[in-house]
Amino acid sequence: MITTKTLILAEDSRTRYTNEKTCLAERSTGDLPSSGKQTMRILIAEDSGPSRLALERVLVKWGYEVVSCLDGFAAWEQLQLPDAPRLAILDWMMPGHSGPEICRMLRAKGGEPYIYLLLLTSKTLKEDLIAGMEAGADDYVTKPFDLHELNVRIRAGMRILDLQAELMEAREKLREQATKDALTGLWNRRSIMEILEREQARSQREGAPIGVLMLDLDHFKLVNDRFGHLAGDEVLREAGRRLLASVRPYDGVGRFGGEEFLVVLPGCDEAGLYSRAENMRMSIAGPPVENVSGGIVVTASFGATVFMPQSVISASELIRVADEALYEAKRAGRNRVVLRSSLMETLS
Ligand code: GH3
Ligand code: MG
Ligand code: MG
Ligand code: MG
Repeated sequence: MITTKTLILAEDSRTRYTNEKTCLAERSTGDLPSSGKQTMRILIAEDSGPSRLALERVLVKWGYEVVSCLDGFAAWEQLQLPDAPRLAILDWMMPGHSGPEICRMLRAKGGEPYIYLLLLTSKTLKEDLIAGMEAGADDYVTKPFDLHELNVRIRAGMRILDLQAELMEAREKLREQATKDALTGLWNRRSIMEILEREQARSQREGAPIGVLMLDLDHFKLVNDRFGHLAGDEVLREAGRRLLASVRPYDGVGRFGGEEFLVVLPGCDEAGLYSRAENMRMSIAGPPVENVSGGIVVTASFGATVFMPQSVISASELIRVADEALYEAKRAGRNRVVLRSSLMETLS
């Protein structure tokens, strides 16, 4: 039973059709699946009234939400929206763009998520069907349509779309695993090095310096020994959070290894770098990290250096300079920032 109809008029169709609605959405409030899963939206583009109406009725009855278009222009407009239906049933011949034309345009545009395209056609000539599939359609249904056939073809499309969504999710997870540190959620060593190299190239193009900080938690082994490894892990996570809270969105913070972090601050000169590093040092040495056996006081030592745009020093050499400054900070008593010039380093 169709209980609600939402009108979605295509922008350029409003002027072409004065009395006719070219694109409307229908949903059923009575026959929707009760699984709690979001209702799947299907776009229908069909200029023949009786055929469109029959399609709308049966799709709504099967629990789909329908976005119904009367011509190819309205369908093309709907399919380009960011939340476009993921499955479309397109008539072969209709005013505006034909079904195969829409298939071709959509596939040429590419992008994600994938839209599954079903051509609706009374053509039964094999060559025409092949042309339709070559235009980018995934499948076709011939008119007058057989309900059972339509149902299984739509379900086959849905299975493809589900698989594609799973693939996209898996790819996203892999990307996350490959670039982020699992414990802290910060960039991993490889990613933060790539960020540093990218920023060096940008710095050379744009002429702005880069502040580089290498920091290491002080006497961290003692934290593990006294409070256990899990508490140590929590301290690492909290140190990461405090670092992130004290940088700008375009700065990079990565876990370089064990209890060492690398911070890349584009546009930061020596004076700026020292005060930014001091802020981070104070933030880490701030309130003790709470733990079941009480608060854990954490401090960190910082080695700082600035990459100058005219410099030719490599990322790993820059890290070595920051590392030497860090060890100087350790030797000098820890919980402090030591700045070392990388320019002097390359000249000496
Ligand atoms: P320093 O002030 O000289 O840096 O002393 P430190 O104790 O911090 O340095 P050391 O290199 O001796 O110890 C680092 C410790 O960090 C040893 C290692 O077990 C611990 N560690 C490295 N990665 C992790 C981790 O992921 N979780 C935990 N809990 N500990 C880690
Ligand atoms: Mg037609
Ligand atoms: Mg340490
Ligand atoms: Mg260390």
